[in-house]
Amino acid sequence: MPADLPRLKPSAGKRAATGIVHLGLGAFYRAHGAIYIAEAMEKSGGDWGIAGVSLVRPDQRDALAPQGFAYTAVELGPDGEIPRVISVINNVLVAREDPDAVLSQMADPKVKIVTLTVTEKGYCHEPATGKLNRQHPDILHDLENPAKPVSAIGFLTRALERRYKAGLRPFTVLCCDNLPDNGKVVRGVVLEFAGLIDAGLADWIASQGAFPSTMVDRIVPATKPEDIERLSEKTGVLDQSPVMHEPFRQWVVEDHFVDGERPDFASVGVQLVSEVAPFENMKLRCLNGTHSSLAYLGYLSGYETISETIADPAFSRFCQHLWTNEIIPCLTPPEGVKLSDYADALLKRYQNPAIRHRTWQIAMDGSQKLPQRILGTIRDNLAAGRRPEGLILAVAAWMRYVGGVDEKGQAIDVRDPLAARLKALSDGADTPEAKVAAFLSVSEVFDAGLAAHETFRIGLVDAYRGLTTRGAKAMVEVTGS
Ligand code: CS2
Repeated sequence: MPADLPRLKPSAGKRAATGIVHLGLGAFYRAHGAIYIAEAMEKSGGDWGIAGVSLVRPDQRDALAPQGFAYTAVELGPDGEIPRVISVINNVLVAREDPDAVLSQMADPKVKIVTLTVTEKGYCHEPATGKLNRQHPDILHDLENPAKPVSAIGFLTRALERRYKAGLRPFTVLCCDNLPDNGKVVRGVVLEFAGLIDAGLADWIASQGAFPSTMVDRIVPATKPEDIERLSEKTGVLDQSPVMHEPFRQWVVEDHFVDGERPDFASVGVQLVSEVAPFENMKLRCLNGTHSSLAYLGYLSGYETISETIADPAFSRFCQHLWTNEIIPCLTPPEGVKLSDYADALLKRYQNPAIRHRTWQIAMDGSQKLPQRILGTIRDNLAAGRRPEGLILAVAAWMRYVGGVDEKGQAIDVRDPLAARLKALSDGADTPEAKVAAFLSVSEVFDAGLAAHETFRIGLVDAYRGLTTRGAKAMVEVTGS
């Protein structure tokens, strides 16, 4: 690492005061929401500086603090890389080290919005029902320890409680995770949690709070050490935490904020709408649904990245088959959008060879992702009397993947909150029938109706058997043709 280079510095000029707290400061938000917010302030001003919060690890704070919390966002386009310094983050707090500092920051009257990217599992809900998981260890902890929450839901509710008790207005909670009706989901779990503490607080949040739903989109692969090296060679300064992203971006936001207070989003291309659901379904099912399908099947076929996977003609045919025959027929397009054009554009985004987005990265947390990305589409097809072979194959590939052994007999490093249970279920069953039955019993993933659906179960058994006897690539070839 070129440690002798000077460290990146924030751009000159006055910093805006903090008006936004962000929970879960990962690469995605720094390459998406934070950039829109920085641009909105460049256009129209406003005190929308961001205090970032890492819930557990200090890495981001430690990497960003020596460079004044500035970082480089690198656009990976077909004509090369375009770096740009973003100086919108004022501070980074680490919740595990000092939960009170985080609660105080969130309760500051100048803070109007709390944005979140805590990933699907961070909502402590049951993906199949959307309800709070009251047995979740972090939720049990946060009910017992009002001053020291550990979960995002605990922080949101306890900070809102401080504001309620201080006679302040609530902040708007702006969820930026890939969940359908994401605003409603957070609102639901926060209200459930608040109701367990104080019914008055729950009523106040329900009547005064705002939880707009959003659709977020930009492909942001994890930054690799070689990215840091290449960037410092190019710029002559060292940035320990740049973010790499594709040129495309989209943010659709339900325009419902406490007292209407928000950055001038419209000026920078954020689509402010009254109904996000059609955009969210389109994106979750067309993009994330095929992303996860390519991730499991691509990984099992030995491909490291999405661009490598999609460069294989069998996979690109398979992906187009998913869009045309299984996903798009179940969707209602947002006004003015032609879904076949949307899918064509996605194919080009996946083909961008500059984006090295690992199949292994996307394969993470499948138990939290499958319901909204794939299972809803499968359910809709079954209801219409169709058997969606391609998506069923993708679910079978997930079952094979979380079994923990690849086609060459090598161990897979499965990252999933249910990893141990899924592996035990797989190990405890020895035929495709028994494996599928064991996985279908995981009620957090498969609701009772889907788990009991004969066509689905038989399709999974056939696909699982095919994966073990013929391999993922052969199954993709026959299914997509
Ligand atoms: C990906 C998403 O990691 C994943 O599961 O499917 O992060 C995807 O890249 C983004 O949602 C694109 O907007």
